[in-house]
Amino acid sequence: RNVTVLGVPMDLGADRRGVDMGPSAIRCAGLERRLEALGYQVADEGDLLVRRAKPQPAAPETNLKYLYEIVRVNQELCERVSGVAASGRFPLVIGGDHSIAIGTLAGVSRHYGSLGVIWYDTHGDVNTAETSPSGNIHGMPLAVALGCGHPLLTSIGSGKAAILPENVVIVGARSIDPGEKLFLKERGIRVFTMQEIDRLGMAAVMEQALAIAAKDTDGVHLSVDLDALDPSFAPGVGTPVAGGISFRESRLAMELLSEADVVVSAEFVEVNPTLDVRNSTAKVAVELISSLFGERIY
Ligand code: DIR
Ligand code: MN
Ligand code: MN
Ligand code: MN
Repeated sequence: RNVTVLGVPMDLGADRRGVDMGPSAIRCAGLERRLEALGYQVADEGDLLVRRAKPQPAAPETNLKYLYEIVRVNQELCERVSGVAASGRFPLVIGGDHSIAIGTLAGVSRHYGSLGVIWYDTHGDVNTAETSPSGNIHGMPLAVALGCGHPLLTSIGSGKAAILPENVVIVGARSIDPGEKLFLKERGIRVFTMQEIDRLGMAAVMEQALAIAAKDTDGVHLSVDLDALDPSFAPGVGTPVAGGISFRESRLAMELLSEADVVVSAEFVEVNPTLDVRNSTAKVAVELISSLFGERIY
């Protein structure tokens, strides 16, 4: 029952300033206190250094924005997360934009023969340089974890694909780019769209998601992009899309994950305080983290 918190004030992957303040906002919302109240021993190791890159066009030979600094930070994050997992503690990474999932997944997957992934997001985040409409690396981390993307990104960590497509699920999808649809279909990755959440209900969706992510794996990584929630509950995100998951559904999802007792690492990303309303999105993140770690209403 030991948790290590790593903050990554990364805003280079989303091309929208302010998400670098996410870790601070989540701490302000009471993260450590809430986890300690649940009986965890919490070690907050502070923030990794992200160098302020000048706005720059993509590196000359690629359309990937801020590639080199994003690679450097994710290499460091990979080593840090790997060290946390090696010491038997639970790595909890707070962002920062979603490009940091590259380092988290590279670091965690070193310690598991096979790792399932639940990607709780509006977006698929499986773009590559060829398919990306934006050149923003936060739209690419799941592809990188599956071994696809710029070699500087896919070689972080061991260089082997961190996860298998049959153990990956996306929950909350409502904005998938054309190239991403092809990528996901070719690999048979299960995508739970908003329509399925509406039709089946969150409980059934999470039951199926868990069955996929936990099937023959040694653990499950949970990656929560706060933009999965409806903007009415999580306004402080860089790319809000209407018609999202409610706060109640999200809390239920976290409670079901907690009961399943298979999650070995997690990250909560894309909280942007400059777009938020009285830190409400960071507060939602802390509520969801508390539920994931076993807090119960009664
Ligand atoms: C879009 C947006 N699919 C892209 N992605 C976002 O730029 O690749 N991911 N917002 O969180
Ligand atoms: Mn997203
Ligand atoms: Mn994102
Ligand atoms: Mn995302």
